[in-house]
Amino acid sequence: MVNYNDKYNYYLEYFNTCLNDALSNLSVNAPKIIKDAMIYATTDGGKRVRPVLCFAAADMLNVSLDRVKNFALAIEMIHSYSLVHDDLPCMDNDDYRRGKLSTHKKFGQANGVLAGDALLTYAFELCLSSENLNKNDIDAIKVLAEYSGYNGMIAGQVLDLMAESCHDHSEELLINIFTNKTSKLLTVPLLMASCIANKKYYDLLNEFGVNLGVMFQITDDVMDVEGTLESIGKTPNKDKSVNKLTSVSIFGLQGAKEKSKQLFENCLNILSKIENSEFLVEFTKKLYVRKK
Ligand code: GRG
Repeated sequence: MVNYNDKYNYYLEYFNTCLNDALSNLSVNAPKIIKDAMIYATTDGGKRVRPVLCFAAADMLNVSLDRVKNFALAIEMIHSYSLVHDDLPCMDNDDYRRGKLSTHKKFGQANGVLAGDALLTYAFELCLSSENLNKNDIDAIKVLAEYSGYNGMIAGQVLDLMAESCHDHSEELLINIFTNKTSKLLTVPLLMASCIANKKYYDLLNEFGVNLGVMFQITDDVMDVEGTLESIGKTPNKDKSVNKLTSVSIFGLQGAKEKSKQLFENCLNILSKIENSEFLVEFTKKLYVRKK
């Protein structure tokens, strides 16, 4: 493999170029404030985990980055919209995100809602803007809609919010929430690349994404307890104050870390069955030890 860091930096740079192009192509006729809010919500601070997963899977499956670039953009737009809406007062009510004011704090609540809506719809506009869409593209766009929609990420968010006002917290409910709220958006970039490669390794990548997503969310829960505003870019210690169902509330801090280790090992085990997965192995290691 070309050096891991070189590849990672290449994916990031390529993504940032694509993102700048997509954002500078926003129609001149659209109101400036909505474009400014969309740009604010998608630039600066994001780790770009989902686009990197999309590019890494494409590379691994011999699909060019250019072929999946609109999918990588779409996933990051949908992810960013979910964060903008999650920060609204009617949801998690957070004033900070990615180390800066959350979008609704900067542009007002109505524009926060609308910027999220605009990013979601622009994601699908981008996916459909490639010339000569074929059956593989349609499969990829369908899985994006499913995994981010009412029976995917949104289902996870609904259950997550409902759990705040009940005390019937269980491990089963927790895993259901994490699998939908977090794993779905981390799995879909892998699956979209797989669709373009005629569904190669589709089921294994799905299984990998589920484990990776739950591991990722446990780390997020641990960081809520151990992190600071500076390190995590958002308000720490929020989960306990709102009776949130988290891996720490179910397993305890140490138990959550052990669960994360198990999931990390599952990820490596699944990747060992996939050819050319060295980059994904290294990336998974980095996500396992991440502090932000
Ligand atoms: C769809 C209405 C609606 C609401 C949002 C799931 C969700 C629904 C919002 C996301 C909030 C959240 C805590 C999601 C869990 C996944 C997660 C840990 C997101 C943070 O992802 P990172 O760390 O963020 O990749 P950056 O800022 O690096 O892009």
